[in-house]
Amino acid sequence: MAPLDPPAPPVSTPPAAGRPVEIHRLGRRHRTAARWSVAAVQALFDLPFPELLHRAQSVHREHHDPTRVQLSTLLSIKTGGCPEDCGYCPQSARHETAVADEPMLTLAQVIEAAQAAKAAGATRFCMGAAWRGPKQRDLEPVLEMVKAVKALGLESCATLGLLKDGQAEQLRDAGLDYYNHNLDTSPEFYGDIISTRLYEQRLETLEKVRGAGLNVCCGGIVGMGESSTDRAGLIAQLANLDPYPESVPINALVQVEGTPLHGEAPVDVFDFVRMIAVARITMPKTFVRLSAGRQQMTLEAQAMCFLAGANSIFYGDKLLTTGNPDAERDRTLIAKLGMRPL
Ligand code: SAM
Ligand code: DTB
Ligand code: SF4
Repeated sequence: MAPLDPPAPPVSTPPAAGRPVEIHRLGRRHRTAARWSVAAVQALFDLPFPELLHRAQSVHREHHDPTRVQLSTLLSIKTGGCPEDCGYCPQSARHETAVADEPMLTLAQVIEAAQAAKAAGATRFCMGAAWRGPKQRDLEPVLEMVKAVKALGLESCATLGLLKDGQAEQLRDAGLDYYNHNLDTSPEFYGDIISTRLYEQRLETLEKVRGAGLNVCCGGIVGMGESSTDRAGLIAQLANLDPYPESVPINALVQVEGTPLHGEAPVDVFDFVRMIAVARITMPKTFVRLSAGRQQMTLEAQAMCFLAGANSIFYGDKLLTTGNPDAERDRTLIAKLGMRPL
């Protein structure tokens, strides 16, 4: 994908609701980084809903075809037994959930799943592993999986946790297109959710990914008990990455029994749509992915997310360990809205 163009607000823009307030010229070709303050992002969240949606739709139409939606299929290539303590995650060995620790899938199993995803209409195949990060001996079979997915003509994505020096380059050389690594929430709320890895370490992995020339897929989760300022804080972090991610997954917490976040109050549907709209406005060219949590959403809520600027979904009956609407239902929804897969 081409490098992202500047969001290009005028340098003299006065601090105003919904505008970046601080402009840094970082000397990059083609880009002037506009920094979003948390207050400016919060001002977007505080807009009346019709005003926010109008702005999001205007930005969306300027940069994307609003009738198209990108389809990514997920596969868990190494499930369960993860040493990390992410409070939302059914795969942490520290939480007693129904998810068992399984060995890594074989290359043949991955190829079979990728072929099925392609046949169903997905254009990207994303492989996830329940690791803190890959050891070299774990990475090698993943490199073979990436090569095989590419050979099928699919875009490839991997989400393997924290990367060590040189690992992003190995993935790139195998043909990886995207690396997913989420910031999950604001820096302030993060410590309430995860204690075994720091926000800073996540940012370092994102730098490694960017430094290797891979496309960045980075987003977060809503519905973990965070405040609206935390949501604004997450969006500001994402939008201030330079350049901002090519893909931004917005997940609604999937509550899984046995995880510490099971029983949290579900996120209000309009607040979820606001999150999508604010991501769209602050990161105009990115693909905003309406990600986990769709199984719990009505079709109308999902349609509202598309109207707010979402243009990508996880497509296929399963996310990593939890359910997703089945592919047939998604095809019907997309067709009902007169939209088309990309
Ligand atoms: N282990 C790697 C890591 O954490 O970076 C990769 C896989 S991990 C499951 C990828 C992302 O899935 C997490 O960062 C989180 O944003 C999302 N996720 C995990 N469990 C979730 C849940 N129950 N609801 C919503 N999103 C979830
Ligand atoms: C992302 O932001 N969401 C996906 C993907 N990136 C790896 C994962 C969602 C996981 C939901 C819980 C599960 O199925 O285990
Ligand atoms: Fe492990 Fe990733 Fe789950 Fe955290 S989100 S417990 S790192 S699999």
